[in-house]
Amino acid sequence: MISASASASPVRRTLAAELPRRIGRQVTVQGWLHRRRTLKSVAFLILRDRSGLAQAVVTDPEAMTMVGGYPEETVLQVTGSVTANPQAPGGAEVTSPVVTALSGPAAAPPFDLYRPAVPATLPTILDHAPVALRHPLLRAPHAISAASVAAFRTALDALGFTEIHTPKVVASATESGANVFAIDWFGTRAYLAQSPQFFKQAMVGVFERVYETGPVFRAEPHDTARHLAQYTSLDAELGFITDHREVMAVLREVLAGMTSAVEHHAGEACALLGVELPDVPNRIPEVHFTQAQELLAAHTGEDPRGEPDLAPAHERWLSQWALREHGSEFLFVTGYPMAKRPFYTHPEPGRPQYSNSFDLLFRGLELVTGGQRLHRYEDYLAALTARGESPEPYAGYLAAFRHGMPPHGGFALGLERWTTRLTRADNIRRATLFPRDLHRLTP
Ligand code: AMO
Repeated sequence: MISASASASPVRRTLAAELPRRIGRQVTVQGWLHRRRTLKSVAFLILRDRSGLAQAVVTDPEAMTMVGGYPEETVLQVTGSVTANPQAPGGAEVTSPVVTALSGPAAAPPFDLYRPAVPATLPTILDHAPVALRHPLLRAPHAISAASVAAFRTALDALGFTEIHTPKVVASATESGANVFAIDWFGTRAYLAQSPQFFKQAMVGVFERVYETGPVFRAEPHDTARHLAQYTSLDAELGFITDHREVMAVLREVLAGMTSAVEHHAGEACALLGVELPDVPNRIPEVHFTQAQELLAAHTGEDPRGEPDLAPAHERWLSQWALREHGSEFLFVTGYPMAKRPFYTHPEPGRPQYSNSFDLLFRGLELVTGGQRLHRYEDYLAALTARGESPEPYAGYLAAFRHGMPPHGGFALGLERWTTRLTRADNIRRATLFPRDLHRLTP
């Protein structure tokens, strides 16, 4: 029996993954027609819902003709009895079904979504993201991101942090003037926030420990596999620290929580993508920036000493070194030169050309930046003056420091970079919903 339109009465929906527990029962499954195979006297419908795939078997000739008219991706409702079949997904299928279309006949997807591998290039995937992301392999990284963000919150909640939400339109650049998007805000020049840096610091004065997850914007002129113009920043900031090491310890806890949550709450996505989860060592190895440069000079045939930053190739080499020497896929590089750090960075006591800051490298890529901040008002004035900047545009931010702030620090982790390295994707865009970059503003 087939009816052409959806019934108005509410249905009790069974998910695909629940079918094996409903053998012998009458159920209603709803989902997208993932794949239809019509043979001479039987049609197999594979339905896809949020839990997985379900098979329905149609043998009634009239019903077979009807379902033959449903293109893949049409949304269907299938009511029938559940029968064990070891060949069906999950070992159970729906037999003698009544099939109803819940959408109009779907237009053909940009590529076959039912094929186990994705038969499309990255630009095709991105151009057609709203539909392409339905492919189980393309959806999986985003399930991993979701589990990671949930765990970021859980780990910090357990440590007494408070979640905050701060403006994404701001009056001054936070990180550097170089890659900031300017916008017109009712006739005034404004900027898209490059980070919640100033707000999270101010909120240390309110809650002591805060975190935020949200979009940030960088007008990145580089078309690389690891840069986006909008990404998701997982930020934390905490007061009453001795130095950056306490921030690193909190970050370690967060990473352990995120890794474990990905294993337990995104297990299927990990299995689909063959994700090998990293071990988060109790103590993540660390090297000072100067030591890192010594190592590079001694072993790579290059001499980066004197350079104020590490090149991407250096980060890759140091990551491999940490794996070889310490069995760790994570490496802290501490003490970056002040010259390359933002003005709010706290210098290293005794070596003021270096800083109490760090980057965390993960599988060859910078995943996190963090450190201790200045917390005295006069230090901010001096730091800005030394950089030839006027304190004026920062007056709102600096107010917090005039009114008493404790020693504090924090970090920001790039969510898309985390998911990219976890899944070993070749491009950050594979771990980004609807990426925004130099060339892409739609979909
Ligand atoms: P930073 O500018 O280093 O630090 O950024 C922190 C982390 O964000 C990620 N990231 C990016 N991901 C994708 N595309 C980009 N264009 C991009 N730029 C940065 C990286 C990086 O490690 N306020 C400081 C953090 C702090 O000290 O708390 C900041 O924003 O993973």
